[in-house]
Amino acid sequence: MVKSFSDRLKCVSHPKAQELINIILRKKSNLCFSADVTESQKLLELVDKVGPHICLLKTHIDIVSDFTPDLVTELRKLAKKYDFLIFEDRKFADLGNTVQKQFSEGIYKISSWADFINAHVVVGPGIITGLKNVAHNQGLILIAQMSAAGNLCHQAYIKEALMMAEDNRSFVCGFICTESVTSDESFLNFVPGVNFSSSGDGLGQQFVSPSQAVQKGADVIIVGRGIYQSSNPAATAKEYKELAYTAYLNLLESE
Ligand code: UP6
Repeated sequence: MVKSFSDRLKCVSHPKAQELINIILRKKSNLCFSADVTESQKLLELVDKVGPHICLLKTHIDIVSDFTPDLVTELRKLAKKYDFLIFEDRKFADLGNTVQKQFSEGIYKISSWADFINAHVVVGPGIITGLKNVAHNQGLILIAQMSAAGNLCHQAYIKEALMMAEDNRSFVCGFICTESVTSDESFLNFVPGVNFSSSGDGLGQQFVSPSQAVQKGADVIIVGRGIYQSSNPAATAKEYKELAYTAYLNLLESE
């Protein structure tokens, strides 16, 4: 039984997850744009074009060659202008004591600007406590599965990820996954590896279409190259947005 986003609002408790769902409903968009480009100017130009169509911007801030703190100031301005949240895809994966420094210090100071962050669960629950200690209202997304071929996220691993999420409901908002990993509607499923014109990249990435992703349980689809490598990123983002949101509406109707 698939619940509508409006119904999900009743069981989702994390403020950031609620904020995200409200944006999804306002903009009729469950599209997250993964802006994996390496120059600040290019990143800002892309986000300015794609912003109207997305609920969430995903960054890899450490791939930006000319990073300065101004970049995140500008990204936050665009987030306000176009009504989306920001997810820094740092994929924390170290001891609690180390990740809290990676999250709040260094040159990126992620805890001062991101709305969502994510973490691998291979470390065990200490990583969650470490991140939570220095969080400023961020929502944490646990990586339960990966879209890459040959990944090691087997059933037992996914189950452990679920248990860690259940034990930390005040901080964990959902999962990076390729399909729904729980019937618990209070967690959101963020699905990467979505592209309607390619099936893979020769480096392990495996793509599915927006509707396949939604049918498998994506609440939010994550699209990178499908958008930023297209000749018209704004028009292509609009297309991904419409395909994913229509797939969600169709799923509701088919219940
Ligand atoms: N990503 C995946 N798969 C995962 C986890 N994360 O693709 O299991 C991230 C990648 C990239 C984005 O790091 O930033 O999602 C996907 O981009 P793409 O659409 O260009 O493949």
